[in-house]
Amino acid sequence: MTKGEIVLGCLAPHPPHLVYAENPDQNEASSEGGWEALRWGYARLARKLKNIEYDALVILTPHWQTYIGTHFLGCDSFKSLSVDPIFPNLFRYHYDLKVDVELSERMCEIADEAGIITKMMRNPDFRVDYGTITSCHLLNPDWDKPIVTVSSNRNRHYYSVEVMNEQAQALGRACRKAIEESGKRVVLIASHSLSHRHFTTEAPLPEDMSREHIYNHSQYVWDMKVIDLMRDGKMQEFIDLMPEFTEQTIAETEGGGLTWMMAAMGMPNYPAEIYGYQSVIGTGNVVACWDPNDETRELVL
Ligand code: 2X7
Ligand code: FE2
Repeated sequence: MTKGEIVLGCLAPHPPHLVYAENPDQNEASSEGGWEALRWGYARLARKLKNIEYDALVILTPHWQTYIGTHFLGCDSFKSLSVDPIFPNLFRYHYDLKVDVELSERMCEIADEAGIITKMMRNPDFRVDYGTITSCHLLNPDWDKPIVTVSSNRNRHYYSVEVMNEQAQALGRACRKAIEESGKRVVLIASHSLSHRHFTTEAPLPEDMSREHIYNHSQYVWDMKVIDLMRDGKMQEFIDLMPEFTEQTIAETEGGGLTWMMAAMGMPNYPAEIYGYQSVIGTGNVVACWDPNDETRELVL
C-alpha cells in the first residue's frame, strides 16, 4: 500500500457569522451579507481544495471540549439541526455529514499507544459542534468528503498553555502516523480564530459592518506578528511563542488546533498561503493554508 499523506493543512476560523452572512440553504437565519474579506478568502481556498485529490478532512475544534482525554467521531454519519448556544439568532444549520470511521479509529488507537487518553464517540445522536460545521461548510460547501472530528482536550485549563502545547504536538504526531499507515490522502483543519477578545453586546443588525473592528490594538499587533511568522515559514518559532501569544490575546489557539496541525505536518518551514484577515465581533481571524507541495504552493496575499 502507498504511504498516506497530509496533502494540505488549513487554518479555518469558525465564527458562525460567516455562514449567516452567506445565506446557504442549510441555515435558517438570513442576512444582508458581511465579513466579505474572510468569506471571499474562504471561497478562494475552497476552489484550491476542489483541485486537490483527497480522501478525508480531519478537523480539530475547540467547541467540542472534552475533559477526560481526546475523543474522535465514531459513527458513519451524523444528521441534525445545530443551534449555536450564543448566537441562535444567526446559526440554525441543518447538517448531514459522513465520517471516515476507519481513519478515526486508527488515529484513536495510535494516540492511545502513544500514552494519550482517548475515546471514540459512538452516540449516533451526538450533536456535532458548530466549529466543525462552520469550517467544513466554508471549505467544502458540497460536503462530498467524509470528515473526522477530533475533540479539544481541556488541558490548557487543568494545567497551562505549555502543557496544551506539548500534548497537542504528541496528538499531531500520532495522527500523522495513522494517516501514513492508512494510505489515504488527508486534509487537516485547525478550526479557530487567532486573538479572541470579543464584544459582549451585539449591534441591532449583526452584519452592520460599520460596527466591526478589532477589539484592541495590542491584539491586532500580535495577530500581525504571528501572521508574519506564517508567511516567513517560521512555524517552530510560532509554536514556541504559543504560550505568550495565547495568554496575552486569550487566543483560540488555546484549544490546540494549530499546534496539533503543525506537529502533524512536521513544523512547516515553508511559507503559508494567506487568504484573508478580518475581525468578527472583535476577534482576529485569518484564513491560511500550508501546502507541502512546492509545485502548487502559491503566494496568495
Ligand atoms: O466561536 C466563535 C469564534 N471563534 C469567533 C467569533 C465569534 C463567534 O464564535
Ligand atoms: Fe470559536
